Amino acid sequence: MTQTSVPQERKLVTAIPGPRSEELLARRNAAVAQGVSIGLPVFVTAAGGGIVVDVDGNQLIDLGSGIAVVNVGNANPAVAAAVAAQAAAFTHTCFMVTPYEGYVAVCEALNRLTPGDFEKRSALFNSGAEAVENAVKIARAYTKRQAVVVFDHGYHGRTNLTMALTAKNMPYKHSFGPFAPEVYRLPMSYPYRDEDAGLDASGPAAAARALSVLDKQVGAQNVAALIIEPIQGEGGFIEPAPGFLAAIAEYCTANGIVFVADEIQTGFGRTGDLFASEHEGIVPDLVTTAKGIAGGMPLAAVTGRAEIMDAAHAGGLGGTYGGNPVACAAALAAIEEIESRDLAGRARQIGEIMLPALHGLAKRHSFVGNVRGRGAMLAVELVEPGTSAPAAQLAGAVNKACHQRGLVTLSCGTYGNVLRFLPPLVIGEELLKEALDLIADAFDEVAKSLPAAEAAPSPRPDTD
Ligand code: PLZ
Repeated sequence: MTQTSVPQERKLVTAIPGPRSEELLARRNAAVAQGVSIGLPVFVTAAGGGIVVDVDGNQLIDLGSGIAVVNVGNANPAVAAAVAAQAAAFTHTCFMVTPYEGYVAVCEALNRLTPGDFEKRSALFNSGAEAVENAVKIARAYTKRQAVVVFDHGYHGRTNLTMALTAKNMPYKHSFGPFAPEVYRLPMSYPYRDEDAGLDASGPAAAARALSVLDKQVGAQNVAALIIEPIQGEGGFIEPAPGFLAAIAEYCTANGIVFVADEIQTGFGRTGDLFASEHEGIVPDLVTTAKGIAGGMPLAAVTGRAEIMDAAHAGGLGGTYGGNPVACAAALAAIEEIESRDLAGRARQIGEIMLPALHGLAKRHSFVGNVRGRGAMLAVELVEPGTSAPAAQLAGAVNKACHQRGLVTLSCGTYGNVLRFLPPLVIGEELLKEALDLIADAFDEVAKSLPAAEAAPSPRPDTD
């Protein structure tokens, strides 16, 4: 499965971080703005397949994919070759000045691959946030309405408009306002916490709660766009209850609201479908993509119904670098890899391997409140032992224990208490199983640090 020159083997030769990383960290502290923080301070020299190599010679197992970006593997050989060839031919002209085929070919691929068999158009940008901003511009131009509706726990970026769309204050919004107006937030379907709160956690009931807020506080006739992640990413890998997305999408269609699926984190095979919307047969009006689209090169897109996409006037959309030729070459190679190697199928297999082990952790430890996710987008929500109170400190401790064992893991969640796993879809099975054993060790270590009455792990089940 894995084609890379990086040895597919975990190896720790120093502490994490090692001395060379420590040196670079000191330089970083003196040179880089403190607002840009680091989750795992090992400085990288190479990466491929399921392994990240650091300056001290450590080889870590990658369970992060650079936040769901290198789905096709880091420095994927096909992507690297396409980038090198394009960089040698020409690096930039600006598509709006003198165009090139790669941009058109990426748009054709997106129009073909995103849900819906109607006529589509795409436009290319640099980052996920920029794609979301442009989806709002396009929806406003089409509907001639202004309001934008988003959800609790949603994440859509760090620019001014997308900060307004993002739910969580710390660290994304704090001290950075004022934010863009005409943004409204609805309650999300969050099965684990809805149940805990004694609410009807079913999809239709959660949708009714959300839509009643929209009706009462905004008014459907004022809404240009409703934007939702089909599985929320930064907010905690929250998978809405079945029927929730369909009810929301149906309401949008009935009320002339542009339904935007933000598939920036869920797209390109990550969840076991090419796009997470497909799982329940949802057909968005517009889809925003980025991250997994180009194997690590910065590229993003808005794709959707031709009549909506074409509503923005000529010259109304663009940017100097959007759809840069090198990024487009990378995207065409990455998309070819995803399709020809059925990496969405591979994501499903990863889920089948990982989920039983993660459920094993929940059986064993009373501080695992919930295990969830689909394909290779999986998470464990940690709580104070035996309760449902979010336990951010425990999540931080487990995350750190994973790092010490040579795993690149990430946390997330509105309450900072969710460990998430996003392996490259090309990771080998042996590495994945080794990572699961190490995750189990990390949980055991943290359990031992808890007061005895709370810790008491039950014996490890076979699935561990
Ligand atoms: N929409 C659904 O997941 C980016 C953010 C990391 P950009 N998520 C990772 C961080 O802390 O900044 C994301 C996303 C969804 C939009 C975005 C924004 O994409 O490419 O980071 O702008």
